[in-house]
Amino acid sequence: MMQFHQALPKVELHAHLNTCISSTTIEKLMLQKPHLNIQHNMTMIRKGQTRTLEECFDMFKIIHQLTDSVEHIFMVTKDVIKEFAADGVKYLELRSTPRDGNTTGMSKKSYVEAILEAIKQCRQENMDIDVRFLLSIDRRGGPTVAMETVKLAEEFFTSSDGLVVGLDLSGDPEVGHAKSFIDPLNAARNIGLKLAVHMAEVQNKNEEWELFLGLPPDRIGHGTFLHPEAGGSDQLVNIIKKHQIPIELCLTSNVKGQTVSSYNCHHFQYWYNHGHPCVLCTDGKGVFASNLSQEYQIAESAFNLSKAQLWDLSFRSINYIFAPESVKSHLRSQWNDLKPGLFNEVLHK
Ligand code: 6MZ
Repeated sequence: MMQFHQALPKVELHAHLNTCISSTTIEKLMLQKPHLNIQHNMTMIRKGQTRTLEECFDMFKIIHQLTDSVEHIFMVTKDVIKEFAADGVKYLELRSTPRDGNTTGMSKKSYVEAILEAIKQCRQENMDIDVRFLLSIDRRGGPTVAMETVKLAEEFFTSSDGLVVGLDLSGDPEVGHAKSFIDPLNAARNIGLKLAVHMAEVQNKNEEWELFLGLPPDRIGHGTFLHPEAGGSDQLVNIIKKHQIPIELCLTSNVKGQTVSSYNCHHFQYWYNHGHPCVLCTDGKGVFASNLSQEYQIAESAFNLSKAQLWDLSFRSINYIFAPESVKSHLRSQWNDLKPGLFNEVLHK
């Protein structure tokens, strides 16, 4: 019989494609590219291990060397979706940064097409998971690349039959400045794209956070240092509360990436206790060697949550997805259908 956390229907809203690649899929890629001489410890942080955030960004670059063709992108997308589905995720928003492959002929456009094709195939194979896509802007590219990504997102937004729902701003928080991205993000918003913005993953960038909150984003990624107890301010919290901006919270990623010192100290506690919209997410289930069931399990023990509270956390996450209201209604009825079985059969197992 399945464990409660795996059987719990779940929503995953913060998942970077390339950092979600499992060790099994990495193994397949390594076999195809033995000359790169990549070892597992270069692409994954195991239990009990940590890295600095800077080291994490170096790991992402290594993974990118393994996925530099449309064939690879298609394959890893299918594998990642299958793995999320097997973990009980019923709705997934994947995000990824369009990339050119220098020697493989992959263009940013064909990169996105490969991902969308993989999503469509999973749908045709009747996988029990609804998958949508966000194009990511990497801060490293600056405003010009950001605007190009918005244009690309616009093309797919109008042609992908609802698969492309938004834009993500991510990348090394020590690189670039928020002011470079406000215009592209506003342009994306005007097109109708939803905005998920990484914010306050590192400390002392209050001026950036105020700029981002001026948009305001539709969801915040991480938001580690926004509240006053972490060096943020009441003013920032008040804006976030006023707009009820959901926060994507990634427990294992933050602890393994050393931006949070322990699970017990995670800012999940602050926002959850304030009754603020919170979504548990994996960030990169491959690199951080986790899955969403495990994140729920960790939240349960670190914050002393009951099974009913875990259920509510998952059910409420449906409110914060970027797909339209009809999708939310469908998911809510799916959740309600699964609830009696979950609580009668697998509880306490
Ligand atoms: C900020 C992150 C991130 O886009 O190639 N990314 N950006 N903070 C994080 N916290 C750990 N984790 C991943 O996936 C990898 C890319 O996602 C962003 C980075 O830009 C990274 O290069 P894709 O699929």
